[in-house]
Amino acid sequence: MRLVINSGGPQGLPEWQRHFREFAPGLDVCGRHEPVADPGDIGYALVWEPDPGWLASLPNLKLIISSGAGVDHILADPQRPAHVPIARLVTQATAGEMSEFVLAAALGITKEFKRFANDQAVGRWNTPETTRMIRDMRVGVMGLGYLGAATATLLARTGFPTAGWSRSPARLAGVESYAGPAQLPAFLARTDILVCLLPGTDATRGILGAATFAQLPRGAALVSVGRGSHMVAADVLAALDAGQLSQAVLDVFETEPLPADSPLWGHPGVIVTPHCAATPTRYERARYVADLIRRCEAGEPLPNLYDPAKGY
Ligand code: NDP
Ligand code: OXD
Repeated sequence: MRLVINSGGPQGLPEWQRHFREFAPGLDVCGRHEPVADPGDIGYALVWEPDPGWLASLPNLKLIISSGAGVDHILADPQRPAHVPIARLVTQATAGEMSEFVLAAALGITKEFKRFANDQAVGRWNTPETTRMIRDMRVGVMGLGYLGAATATLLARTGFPTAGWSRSPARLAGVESYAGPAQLPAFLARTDILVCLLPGTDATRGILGAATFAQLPRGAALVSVGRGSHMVAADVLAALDAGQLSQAVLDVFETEPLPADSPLWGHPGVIVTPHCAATPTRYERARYVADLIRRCEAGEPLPNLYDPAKGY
């Protein structure tokens, strides 16, 4: 059985092959850019942003495996073989990394580290009059899936009053649940730090825009770690300049890398990180994918499949 890899470029292939030798010794692993005698031999494709039309050229694909949690980069290919299931790659490491990243962002926002970094850059000693505590900062997590649930749970355990918003109601210890468009206003009204961990879909495009920000308490903060398509950058900047938002930690952008002329780079209220909130190692991902392929070959149910009816 053959796995083709389109993730990390030709330079990443030897490492992938080394890890697959450990986790799936019988699996033949080739790279997207290597010549293949018979594309019909390929049963599995591990991909990140595959070129449009390429997946359709593999006639015997059994499973498309996203090299990350999101599948929007695969759905963007209009010619993708829609009958082939898509597996999302989410490991415990992904959830741990994401939870810690968001916890760090929420702590940094609570303690206003960005403000101190700005002051330091100009040599200004500016002692704040009050110190905010975790218990004062209500966090709201949009998206309570594999990553959102783990993140909300860690925030709640740390002491942040935490709520989540999803399509369907969620049951998570210590996390207040809000669901659907009808409960969005109440969720936003009680949120001082808004974390976005939604998938990138038509329904979530532009959700981090002026209408949403207007429903937050004045001076709320934003942590955007889902997809760049969620954020209307001009609205984030306008909300920051107007004081409706006080700070923003932004990890994902409509165009990546973030263009050098983006005003987000230099805004005093913004921390830009380079889409790095959760990136499990190739070792972790190879272990997960090897198990996925084993399950698929054994006819067992597969975890974390993309659901076309839901769109994520
Ligand atoms: P899941 O599919 O497990 O969860 C998605 C969550 O969003 C679910 O709770 C779902 O609701 C909710 N949701 C989806 N659409 C809507 C909607 N229209 N309204 C309200 N809620 C909605 O995804 P993951 O947790 O695994 O991953 C989330 C995203 O994180 C990924 O799609 C990816 O874009 C991003 N990501 C970013 C990384 C980074 O480094 N920045 C790394 C990894 C992932 P319900 O529970 O009812 O189904
Ligand atoms: C993912 C990502 O979807 O890294 O896993 O964004």
